[in-house]
Amino acid sequence: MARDKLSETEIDEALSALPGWARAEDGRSIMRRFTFADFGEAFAFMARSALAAEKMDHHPDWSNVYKTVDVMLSTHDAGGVTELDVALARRMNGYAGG
Ligand code: HBI
Repeated sequence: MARDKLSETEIDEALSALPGWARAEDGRSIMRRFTFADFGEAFAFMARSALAAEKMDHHPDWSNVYKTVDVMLSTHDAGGVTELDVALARRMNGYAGG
């Protein structure tokens, strides 16, 4: 099921196909820093990602400073990384241009 926690091996496999993403120090999230040309680009990325997240009913933990967006993805209900996080990370990479 999409909300089942992935195994360590499954997370490694998923990360190998997700450029820029790595495990977070909390041991139950994946993270990526996105850096854009300016604040407008960063905010456009956040707007697209927010709409996708809302449709998926799956939301990022993130912060924005000027043209940088730091994202942590975790499935809080499951206490770890699930296919939903992988799917949202893939979409975010797409919105960031790869
Ligand atoms: N977003 N990242 C994340 N993790 C969740 O567990 C989660 C969510 N968004 C909505 C959501 N869960 C709800 O389905 C429930 O908490 C009701």
